[in-house]
Amino acid sequence: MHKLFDLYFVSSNPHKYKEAKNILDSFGIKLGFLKLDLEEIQSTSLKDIAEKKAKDAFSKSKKPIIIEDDGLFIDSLNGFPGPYSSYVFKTIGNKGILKLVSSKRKAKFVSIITYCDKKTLESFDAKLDGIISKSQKGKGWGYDPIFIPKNSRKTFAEIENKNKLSHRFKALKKFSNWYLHKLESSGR
Ligand code: ITT
Repeated sequence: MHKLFDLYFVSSNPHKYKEAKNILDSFGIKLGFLKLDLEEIQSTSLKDIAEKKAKDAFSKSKKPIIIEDDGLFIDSLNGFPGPYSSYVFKTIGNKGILKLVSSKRKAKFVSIITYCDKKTLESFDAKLDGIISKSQKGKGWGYDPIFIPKNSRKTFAEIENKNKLSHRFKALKKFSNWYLHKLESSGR
């Protein structure tokens, strides 16, 4: 049977897939999508959450997969919402975050990409520094309208080249180097 994709992105969030697909396309890797709700454990470690999610995704799909776990860490809130970013976005959203942040606005986005197949579990992480804007700017998903990456005046929602500099781009670049090497050494 003809296999459409060698690698799948498993997530409940189509925005994350769209960006990951676009980024991996630029490295010559085709990425399929499996929209699934994954088990997300409560932990302060994004890596632990990501690796549990990846094992769950592989056991449900039985295909080589990657998953991604992200967090927005705000310095003046001691790293909140961090591992709870998804829940906090759904509950208090960007309006709620803006109310909590005062004069100190430094923050970072962290991304962990975890690959899992029958034999291998491997994680790649990256961070991107920035600040929380004073108000929401631009139309984007998640925290895009309130996150201004370092060396920019615009939010993620306003810039055109998000996929060339984001936390997701940096983690996927590390993953791609490893993955392409792995394919090469397995003779594919
Ligand atoms: P999964 O099914 O893949 O877990 P999720 O949306 O729950 O999807 P995460 O657990 O990684 O994903 O949650 C991170 C949250 O952080 C996510 O829901 C967004 O609200 C936010 N986020 C992550 N990356 C972002 C980005 O590039 N731009 C804006 N918001 C982002």
